[in-house]
This record gives sequence, C-alpha cells and structure tokens, in this order.
Amino acid sequence: MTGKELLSILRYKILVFDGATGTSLQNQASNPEDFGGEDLVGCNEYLNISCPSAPEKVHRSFLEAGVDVVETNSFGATSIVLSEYGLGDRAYEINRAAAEIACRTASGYTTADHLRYVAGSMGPTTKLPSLGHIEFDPMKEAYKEQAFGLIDGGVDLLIVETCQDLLQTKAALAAIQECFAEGRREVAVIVSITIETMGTMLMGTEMSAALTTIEPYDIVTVFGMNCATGPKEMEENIRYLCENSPKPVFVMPNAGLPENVGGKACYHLTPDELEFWMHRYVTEFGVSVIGGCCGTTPEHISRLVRIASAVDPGSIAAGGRSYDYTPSVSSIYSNVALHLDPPPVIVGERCNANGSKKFKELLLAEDYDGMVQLGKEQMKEGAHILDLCVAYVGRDEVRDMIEVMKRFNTQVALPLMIDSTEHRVIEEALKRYAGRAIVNSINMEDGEERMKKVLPLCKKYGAAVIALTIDETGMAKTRDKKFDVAKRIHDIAIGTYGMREEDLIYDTLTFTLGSGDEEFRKAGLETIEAIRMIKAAFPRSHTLLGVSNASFGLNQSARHVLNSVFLHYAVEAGLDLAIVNAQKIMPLYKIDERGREISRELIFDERKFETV
Ligand code: THG
Repeated sequence: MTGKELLSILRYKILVFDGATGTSLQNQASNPEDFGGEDLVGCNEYLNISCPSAPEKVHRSFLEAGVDVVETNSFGATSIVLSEYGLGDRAYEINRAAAEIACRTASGYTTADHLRYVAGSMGPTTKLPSLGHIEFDPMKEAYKEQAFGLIDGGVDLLIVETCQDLLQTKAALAAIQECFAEGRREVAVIVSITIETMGTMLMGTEMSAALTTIEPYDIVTVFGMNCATGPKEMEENIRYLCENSPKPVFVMPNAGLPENVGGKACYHLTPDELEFWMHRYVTEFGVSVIGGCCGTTPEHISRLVRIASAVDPGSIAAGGRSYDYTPSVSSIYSNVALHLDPPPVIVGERCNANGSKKFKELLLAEDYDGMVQLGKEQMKEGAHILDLCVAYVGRDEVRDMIEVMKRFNTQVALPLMIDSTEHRVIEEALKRYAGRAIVNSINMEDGEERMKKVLPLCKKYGAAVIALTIDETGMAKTRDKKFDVAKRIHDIAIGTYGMREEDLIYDTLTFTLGSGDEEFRKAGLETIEAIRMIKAAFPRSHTLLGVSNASFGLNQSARHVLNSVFLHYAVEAGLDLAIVNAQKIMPLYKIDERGREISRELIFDERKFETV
C-alpha cells in the first residue's frame, strides 16, 4: 500500500492496529527450545526462525479480534540489537521471516469486505545516536537492512515506532528513502514517537518539536505516539497533534502505566477504560489510526474494533479534522515558528568564526565547550535561533563542524542554522542534528549547481533553506532583479527538488550602507522593497537578512543605531527573520531623533549631506 492509498483508506475508515506483541509472545514461547537455545531466551525476534508458530498465534489472536493491521514481530530485529545475541548477521533473514509469517497469516483472514494489512515494525534499537552511542550512518545501514527484509517479505507499510531520539527516527527515514530510491516497492510509512511520563521523549523532546522535525518528510503519511503510558496520560499531546498535524494522527497506548509486581511489569487498564479514552480521541479529537501497545490483549483490541466500526471518519477524523500547522524549525528539545508575532525571529549571529572574534578564538583553541557557552549566552540575550559557522581558512571545516554539532545538538536548546558554503559540511552537520535545521544557504551563482548539491540534503534530512538572491551575474542589486532571482529559485526548488514554498527563506542581501559608494546608494531601499515583492508573490515563504552587514565600517554605537533602524523598516516590509547580535538591537524609541534621521537617510537614499 502506498502513502496515497493509506490516505484514501483513512477517509472512510478508522484503521485498527493490533495489541501487545512482546508480552503475548511470552505466553506462546516459554522454554529455551522454542527460542533456539539458552542464550537466545528473550530474543523474541528469533522466534520467527526457531518457532514461527508463536508469532503466528499472536497475529491470529488479534486478527480474530477484528483488527485491520497486524505488526510484524520485528521490533528489535535490527543488527544493532540482534548482535547482542550473536545474531547480527541474520537481520535480513529474520525481518523477512517476520514479514512472511504475518503476511501469510493476515491473508488467511482477508475477505472482500475486510482487507487485512501487515505493518513492518521498526523499533528504536538499544542505542541513542544523540548521546553518541552510535553514528548516524551505521544506524541508517542497520535500518536499511531491516526495511529491505520487511519489504521483500511482503509488508504493506512500515512503522518506525517507539521513537526515543529523533536522530534515530531520521536515520530510519533516511534508510527507507534509500530503499525506495534503490527501486524497492514503495510502501506507506508511519512514524510513532514515545512520550515518557515526564511529558517529553526520552531525549527531552517536546511533541511540538517532534512534529516540526518529522512533518517535512514526504514519505511519512501518518504521525503519532505509542507506548510509555496509558491513554489518559496522552490526552494533551493527542490534542496538540490533532490541532496541529497536517498528517493523520496515530495513537497506540499501553494498558495503563506499568506497575512493578515482583520484578515484572503489570498493566491494569481494563478494556472498558481503553474504550472510553480511545472513543473520545477518535470522535472528539479526530484520531485516525488506533491500536494497543504493551499489555493490551485481544479483549482490549476488540473494543477498538467496535469503536472503529461505529464511526464515520468523513464526519470527524481524517476527512473532517481541521488543523493549523505553523511552519517551524526545531532543536532536539523545542520548536520555533519561522514567523513570530511580533516579528522578527531573532537569529543570533555570534556563533560565527567570521563574525565574532570570540567565537573564532574559541575555535582556534578548539575550546568546543566554550563555543557551546557562547551559544547558550545568545539564548539568554534573546536569540530564537542560532547561526552556526565554523569555516576558517586553514582549518578542517568538516571536522570542526562534527565536533561542534555533536555538542550543540544536545547542549543548546535553540534550533540551528547551518552556515557553510561546503555541501559536505552541511551534510555532516545535518546527520548529527536531531531537530529541524535551516541550511544557510543556496544561490544561483553557478546556475543550478549549488541547488543540485544542497536541496537533496534538505529533503533527506527535512531541513528548511535560505536562498540568496545571487545569480550568474552576481549579487542582485535592484528590487526587480532580486525578485527575478527569487522567482527562479522558487520555481526550481519546488518544481525540480520537491521543496515546499514554506521551506524557503529568501535573503534579499544586505549591503554596507555607510560606505558612501555611489553604486550602493539605493541598496537599503531595494533590499527592503524586494522583501515586500517576494512576500506578496509567495505568501507562504519566509524572508531573512543578515542585518549587521548594513553597518560595516561605522563606529560601534553608530552600528547599533543603523542596524536597529534598518531592521525596523525591513520588518515593516515583511521581514520574518533577522541575523543580528540580539543584545545590541534597540527599539526605535530608544534611539534619538537625529540617529533615526541619519539612518533613514542612509537606508532610503534621502541623504541631505555627504558621509565619508
Ligand atoms: N545572510 C545570510 N547569512 C549570513 C549573512 C547574510 N551569515 C553571516 C552574516 N551575513 C551575518 N552574520 C554576521 C555576524 C557578525 C557580524 C556581521 C554579520 C559583525 N561582526 C563584528 C564585525 O565584524 O565587526 C564583530 C563582532 C565581534 O567580534 O564580536 O558585524 O547576510 N544568509
């Protein structure tokens, strides 16, 4: 089933997934022979080989209960987990067997008026890439092998589930994208994250940040949450998803919070209670796909089947739910909208080896922790996002970016803008960033060359991107030329590379205003007017300026005044984001009349006297 097919099913039907696999399996297989030996006891995934009747019985029990979808017994079947049992080299075979068992069993229950589907389960493994337990590439390769096995074994869709670290999720999604690109059958993909009892993912991620990070992935059709808690504890996050997610919502709770009874997790939520909450989430909130996680039995799941059969999604859920998604970026912890009211979104400029003496010195001393401190300082100064640039002549930018990004990912709570002209640096950064980044930047200096290298990376890792209005003839100086370049980039980025209007952030270029150079007399005005034109033509797109460039060459206090006034008028014209020194921006009322007047003359070329 493709993503499109899944979406069309959800227009007329609430889909019901099965219940707990792990706990149910333990009831089917209990002696070492079933598991294939003492050493393998507890490796549920090996039962697909050693005792296929065990997973088959579990699937049957849920199919009898009336579910639409059964999950393969492959939750821990990546080589990463299997190698803990000495089975690392058998991952493909085990996943394929898991898929074949589930597909064979499900097809026995399929009838003309009740199709049954199989979802290939891809769990979180036992390693957290954001904590450095494993690198992105080996994790992606392990997921890829799993996806190959599941797709070759016949699954209808894939579910990347029980996600704890968004970098895990991104590795799994990159793996699945590569499978499809290499010609494997394209199937629908569901992503389901786990929100712990403390209210975030294990890595500290809020639901809003997770949605922001996963939303840009075209291959993901449905997004939601499973495990960790019962349905009651999920209420606020489900409400958030139903009000904000452009993708249909998936919910698969445990049978309540686990209680430790003699060293074993026991789940006490009754089928009545599960039915009460899930009915509410489907009919009042608009959840589209439901199922049960740990501790849910066929008795629980038959109640979900009852809910689904009594509900018409066209009136309330997938078809009828209204939501309001705000284009955003995110760190591993939280998200920031690309447009704030009041504007602008403030992008801290100081983590830039070419824009801050202090940051440069920290980089040269390889004081990576000091660099993190400078990032944190900017957060206190009022920045919402940080521009990060470690390019420095004579140094290895890839290596520096890797060292810096490993730390910034978990130690700085603000979303990052990856500022580099090297696509290799950009990719190494994106691979180590759990949130949704902004790539700074693309342009048309060499025609489509740079877009060709950078935009596929933005798609692969779900990033937004800044587009500078520069083409083969150089930096655009007039409003019309700036607009023309923006339009060209818009058409190619969307038409050829599959970006969306809201993923693009146009930079109409900030020239130095105080130079007295004739050629740049109208530079400020043209930059500001181009913002107005772009926002009018592409209302879902965003705009940005590196404001401090405007005042190069002036003394410090004049710089702060000119930057602040320039920012004021750019915002008035529709500017969404500004790269600035957050601490040095003043509201207009704090600037004396003469300072405002001289700034305006420079910006709008109204000068009544000559500057030097
Ligand atoms: N557009 C986009 N990205 C950009 C820019 C842009 N990135 C870099 C730059 N321009 C924006 N960032 C800065 C950062 C610092 C300064 C100017 C722009 C700056 N720094 C002081 C100086 O050089 O005098 C030094 C401050 C210090 O040492 O602490 O002015 O336009 N997309």
